[in-house]
Amino acid sequence: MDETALQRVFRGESNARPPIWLMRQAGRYLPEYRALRAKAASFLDLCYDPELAAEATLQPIRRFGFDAAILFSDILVAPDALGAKVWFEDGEGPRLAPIATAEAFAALRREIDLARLAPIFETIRRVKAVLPREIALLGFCGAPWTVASYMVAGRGAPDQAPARLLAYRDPSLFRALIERLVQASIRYLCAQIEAGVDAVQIFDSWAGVLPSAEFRKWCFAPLNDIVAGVKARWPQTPIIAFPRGANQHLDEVARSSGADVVGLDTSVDLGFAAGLQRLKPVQGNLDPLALLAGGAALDRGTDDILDRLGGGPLIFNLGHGVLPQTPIAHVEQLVRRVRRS
Ligand code: 1CP
Repeated sequence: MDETALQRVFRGESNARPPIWLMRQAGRYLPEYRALRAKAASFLDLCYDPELAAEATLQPIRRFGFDAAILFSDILVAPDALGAKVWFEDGEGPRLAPIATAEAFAALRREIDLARLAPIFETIRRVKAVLPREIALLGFCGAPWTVASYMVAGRGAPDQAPARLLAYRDPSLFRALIERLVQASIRYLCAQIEAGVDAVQIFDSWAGVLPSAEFRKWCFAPLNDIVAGVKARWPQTPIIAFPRGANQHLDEVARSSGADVVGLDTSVDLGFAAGLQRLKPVQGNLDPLALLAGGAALDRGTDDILDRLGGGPLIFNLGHGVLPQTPIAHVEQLVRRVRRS
């Protein structure tokens, strides 16, 4: 098989030009995505329709020629397949029936229902069948802490306060929820790999709101459990950890988590990142607002990352997702600059 530029990074090698993909590279900033989205009754219907989801996955590849495609789906399909009721309010975001009591937890499935997620595995097979071999296909899941924070609150909540409170007030219930999600994540990621993804990313978008001791319990330990579970079955498949806002804990993640690549959010200092890169390949971390702003700010932000991290194993990315207002011309400018073309 042809080697992808990402594979070289996973092995710890650098590329003359780092490979690039962007978190949330599919989505509302693309007119072709908005047209596709209009064909599905709801966002979840889009995620569960292999034809439409494969098309959404491929759209940013066709337009920008990124080095990786990421499966078009959402982190909240996992709680959906655990029996939590999930829906998306248009223009607002996710909603779930809250899991904040022992009774609600008891109503969840013990094991994730992979049959419910069958359309997602079909999406992976369809994308894989047409994706050029030099482009990697990434699968993903949400990390247990981040997914649990939506399950407990029933929606995105400022500072994820409801889940943090539950973890303090009823740690045994919260631990049971996290453990359920660890097992679900292992099975879900293994099934994505079996369907054909080349690597997986674990999104811990809300890792940054926790005090250190809580981070170790609810983010670091579950990450390691998932990595160990997936590696036991698929030792060769690379895993990217993205604990957003983990700051100084990134050192621990680079040093002693089993993840192959450390994803850096926008706030990570590039000097600190260069130190991490001596331990593990890194991914990141351009400010999505610099991409939105464009012009000299975008070029400066891009060059800083290339200058400080481009000599080592780097996957160029944003420090969080593409914002819906982002002009397409700015994404083109970024890709040209990273490729120096
Ligand atoms: O079309 C629409 O209106 C829905 C917008 C949308 C999209 C395009 C949502 C709702 N999810 C997605 C796709 C998505 N979500 C992908 C696809 C692949 C890609 O192109 O990157 C991925 C990887 C995700 C992951 C995801 N969903 C995360 C982790 C990454 C992050 O952004 O922090 C989280 C936290 C979610 C929850 C979610 N789904 C959607 C929204 C609006 C949210 C965030 C809600 C909040 O702000 O709390």
